[in-house]
Amino acid sequence: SLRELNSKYPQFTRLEQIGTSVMGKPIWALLISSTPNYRSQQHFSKPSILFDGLHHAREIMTPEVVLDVGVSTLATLSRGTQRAKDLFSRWNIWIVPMLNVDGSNIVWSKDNYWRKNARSEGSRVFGVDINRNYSFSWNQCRGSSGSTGAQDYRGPTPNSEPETQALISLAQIIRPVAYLSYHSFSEMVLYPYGCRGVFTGENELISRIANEVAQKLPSDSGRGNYTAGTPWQLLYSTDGDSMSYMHGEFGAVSFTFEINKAFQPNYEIRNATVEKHRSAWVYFLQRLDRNLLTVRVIDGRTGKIANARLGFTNIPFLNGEKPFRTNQQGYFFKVLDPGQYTIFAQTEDGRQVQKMFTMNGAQALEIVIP
Ligand code: 0X9
Ligand code: ZN
Repeated sequence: SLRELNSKYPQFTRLEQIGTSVMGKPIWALLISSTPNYRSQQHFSKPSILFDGLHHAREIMTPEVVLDVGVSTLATLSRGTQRAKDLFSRWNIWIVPMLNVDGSNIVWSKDNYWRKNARSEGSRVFGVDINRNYSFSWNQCRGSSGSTGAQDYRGPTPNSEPETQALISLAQIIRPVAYLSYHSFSEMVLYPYGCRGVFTGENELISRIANEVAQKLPSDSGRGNYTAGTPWQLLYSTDGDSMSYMHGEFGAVSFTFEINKAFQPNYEIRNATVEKHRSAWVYFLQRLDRNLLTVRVIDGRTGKIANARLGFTNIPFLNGEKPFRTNQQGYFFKVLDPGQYTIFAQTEDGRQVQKMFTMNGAQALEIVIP
């Protein structure tokens, strides 16, 4: 459990209750980091990656995969090769293995195919589909339903559900650079956006990485690999989903994995499942790590860190994305292909600067606002 990991590795973890479910149960996150004090400046000089499982209650293999991210990372940090320790030490890794705690209780007590949370009215438990409730693109493209009884009921208002709010409030603090959300099933690597015909302004890079990751994921049958694509290319349109939110709000490289070939496959394939996903996300993290831009913005008048909005000439905001922003220690991170870029920075009081730079592997850039 997260609590066991926290007490076994106090120097590398921090256990946080990120919210409370509809039924009043705690929702937990575990931070795995060589600098787990996340009020410290050292901590915020590193990029964060966020993993979650069990948005949907019946998808019971997904917490296994996300919990294994914690178990395997901690084993590596304490006794792995120097190279692997160094990689994990450069990132803050957050895991939320079980977002939908109430739905999970329903699955294990009375309805093993329950999907939504436990939202009710009187004695009728209808549930909201947490993965249609996020404010980014909420109710935008018929990718959800307005009927309480539907499996994809989006809820009465954007972010109405406490489970949605829990993940959002964590994300607002950590501003994830990457986000991996585990669902089942179909053996797919999905990338944004959820609405038909819509891609992100970074689709070339994001779709290429998704295809690389899919190549690392053999299917359970042993024939072929996972397939990469947007939800609307491979499945159907979705709106108000967490993957679109994390990209639109923070510019995160966001994927949804649809794991296995059934919601509840034979438990015998548990180890094979977590192991293939371990290789896939470690590949993903290395891939991002090797192409990461670290920006620090300083206010030239005070010499102190600045709170800035950022943009790049070649990354258009086409779908209501929020501008990129520095974190509370003045840092911002972005995964970029090799090449030439111009970055823009703007402080709250309207002072601006732009700077040209070349990406060629990981690099750091300091921007001083005059
Ligand atoms: O419908 C869903 O939420 C996901 N499929 S599932 O069978 N696990 O319910 C697909 C979600 C894909 N869309 C996005 N994440 N945008
Ligand atoms: Zn799902």
